[in-house]
Amino acid sequence: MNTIKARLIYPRWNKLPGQTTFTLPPHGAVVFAATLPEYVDVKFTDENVEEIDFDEDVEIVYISMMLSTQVKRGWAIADRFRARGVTVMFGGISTMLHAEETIPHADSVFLGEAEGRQEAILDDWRNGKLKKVYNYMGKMPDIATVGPARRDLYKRELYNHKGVQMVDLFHASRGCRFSCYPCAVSYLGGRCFRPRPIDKTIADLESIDNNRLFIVDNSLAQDKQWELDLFREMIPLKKKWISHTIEDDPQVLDLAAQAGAWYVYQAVYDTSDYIKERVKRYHDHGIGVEGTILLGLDNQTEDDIKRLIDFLLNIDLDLAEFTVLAPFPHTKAYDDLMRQGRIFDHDWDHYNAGQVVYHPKHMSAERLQELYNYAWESFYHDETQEEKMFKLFTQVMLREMEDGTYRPRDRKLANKSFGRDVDRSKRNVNELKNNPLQTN
Ligand code: B12
Ligand code: SF4
Repeated sequence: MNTIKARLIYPRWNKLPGQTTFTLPPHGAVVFAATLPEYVDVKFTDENVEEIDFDEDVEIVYISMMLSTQVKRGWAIADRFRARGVTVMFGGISTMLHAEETIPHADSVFLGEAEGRQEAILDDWRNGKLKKVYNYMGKMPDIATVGPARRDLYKRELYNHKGVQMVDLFHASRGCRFSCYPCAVSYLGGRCFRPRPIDKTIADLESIDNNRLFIVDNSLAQDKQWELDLFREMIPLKKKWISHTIEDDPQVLDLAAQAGAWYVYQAVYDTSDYIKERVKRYHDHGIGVEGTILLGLDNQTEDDIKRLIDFLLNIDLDLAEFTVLAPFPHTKAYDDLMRQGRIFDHDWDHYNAGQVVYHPKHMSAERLQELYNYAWESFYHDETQEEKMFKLFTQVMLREMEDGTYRPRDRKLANKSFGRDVDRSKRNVNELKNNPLQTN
């Protein structure tokens, strides 16, 4: 079989003003790359850290879009390649969420999970029969066929800040049993939790040359026995990891801690004792907590939001990330707000969950925007994000030192940040004082 020269592109997107400037290696794209047959010579460009060569001699460009804030850029990239006659195929989460609008910019749009499907599509392409749409939504491949991801495609030095390697992304399951108001996951993956087989998951984890991971599963708290088995098998790997919620159960928390849980994201949606105690339980097990706080739901008044912010300051969260409701397509939030005529901004570049694009129920859009800014400012008023991150990094470094997995930073990259030269003159006081990444 003749080799096909292909380029896989992950379009750039803008961070929220309050988010850390860290750029993590894209995951979906390299999981997709693993589904391509060997005769595809695929190279990868993450536009968040490097430039695209629009003149490259390639036959197929694959564009992987995860966020709504990537789609306009993805379309523009496609238009340039297609003008030269290069075949462009789109896939990924936001291709599924923005399928109809993507079609005019594509030779082909792939909807669904990629495993086991690419060879037949490439046959169509060779025979001049490439279809405009390959729709596999709702037809999930066997979960055992997933992975390992093509991490060899990363230019690792581009995901490094002053010598410290960023976490690698990993997923141990797909889908989710729930269907929450602002979330597109039930549309994307069906309301069904699909855990990967433990032995394959562990083998995949073992092969990652990075001790620090972000396990991106929607929620690990879906099947207690699987969760227990997974954590038990992870213990000898000595990885340290961040994840979304895990089961609030002493046995699970205990095993998670032994398996290297570093910190977890926990949605904080009210000011109840339940939340307070839950955060405490994580801490009692040595697991940090980053609160994720969604502002602007119809049941929230201005006072509720202020009360929630005060509450956060009293429950000892390690970090917090605030977002405003963003009505992403294929969510209940989108359907409701569209039907009620409350969405006033349809520019997908603004759908970053930091910009208000709809009329909230109990306040003006401007007021919600102010409260969102106030939330970031008040949470990080006494201790900056860098200072709080420093504490979390110290915790992980100490644990790594204890179990002999600690890797000192790479001094060759000490003057680089995500591939660019560090401008030392711009370091701020906190960074000089407290940068967790400079302690060794
Ligand atoms: C990891 C993640 C992040 C990471 C991304 C880091 C990185 N470098 O990639 C971070 C933390 C940065 C992030 C941020 C945000 N995220 Co996010 N994130 C995810 C998450 C949990 C996992 C994505 C993933 O890797 N999935 C696993 C991979 C394997 O699946 P996949 O990408 O679908 O890939 C498969 C197929 O799609 C296909 N495929 C992929 N690419 C291609 C390409 C081609 C050509 C083909 C044919 C096929 C194909 O092949 C793969 C294997 O089958 C998803 C939820 C989810 N579970 O998917 C939310 C999700 C993507 N995020 C979401 C949101 C809301 C956000 C935020 C806006 C808000 C927030 N605080 O979470 C911010 C962004 C802020 C901003 N400025 O815009 C929403 C999407 C919203 C949207 N429409 O934009 C999702 C769906 C979660 C949800 N609850 O709805 N996120
Ligand atoms: S918000 Fe989390 S728990 Fe709810 S449907 Fe989405 S992935 Fe599932």
